[in-house]
Amino acid sequence: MVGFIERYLLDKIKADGSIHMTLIDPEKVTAAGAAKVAESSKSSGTAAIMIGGSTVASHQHLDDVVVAIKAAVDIPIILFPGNVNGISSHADAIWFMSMLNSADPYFLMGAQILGAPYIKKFQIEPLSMGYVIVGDGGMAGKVGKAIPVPYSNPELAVAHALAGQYLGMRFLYLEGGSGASTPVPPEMIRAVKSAINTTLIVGGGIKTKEQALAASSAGADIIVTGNITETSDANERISQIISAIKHKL
Ligand code: 1GP
Repeated sequence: MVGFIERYLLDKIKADGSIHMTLIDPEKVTAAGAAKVAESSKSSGTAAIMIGGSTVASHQHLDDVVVAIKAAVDIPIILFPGNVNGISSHADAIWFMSMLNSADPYFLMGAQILGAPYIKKFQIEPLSMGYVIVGDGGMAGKVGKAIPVPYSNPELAVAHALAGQYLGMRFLYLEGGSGASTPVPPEMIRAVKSAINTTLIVGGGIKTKEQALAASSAGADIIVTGNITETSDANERISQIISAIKHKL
């Protein structure tokens, strides 16, 4: 069954072509700082706020961040957990994800089994997603013990994406790794998008409107940026990215 947040995302993608999400790492911000980032990102036109990181040192702080963002903006708050401790009962939805190219069964299905009862109890909407680490893969790939798909092997990324789709996952995330020096190449995005009929998310190292436009033109339905929220001209950059992917120029 397609839930409320999933419907919102699909409708927005249908209306705008490609949409943008702002990723906030709770470990890098205060609750008040997170609320400010969310407010300015919302005014730039971001579709949702994702909250997560590879490590969570304080669950209380994660809750505080989610609560502060919720009070500040009315767009969906979607958890992007690196582990079971990335779940907050205050969020609207969660990327219920499996790292498809992890060599560790914990990141394939172990953490999900431990987390599922919380999702049920807190009534957070699960958004079923296959997570594929590509290129350098950054911290997410290291923590998740991934065998990253090299940028030069788009056909291998396609195989992972198809496996996710055939297992019933309705979203597929090509993750280049937070702060990646080179974002996921358009050739890989194009190959994956042309093979699957689910919603494609791309993130990692996207800093400019040109990079975002290249990704969305190649088939990314959702563009995620995280690091650029920490730059002094974050507002302008995010506005430019959103305008570029919406208007395709
Ligand atoms: C990381 O793909 C996201 O999970 C975002 O990456 O921080 O490089 O924008 P950046």
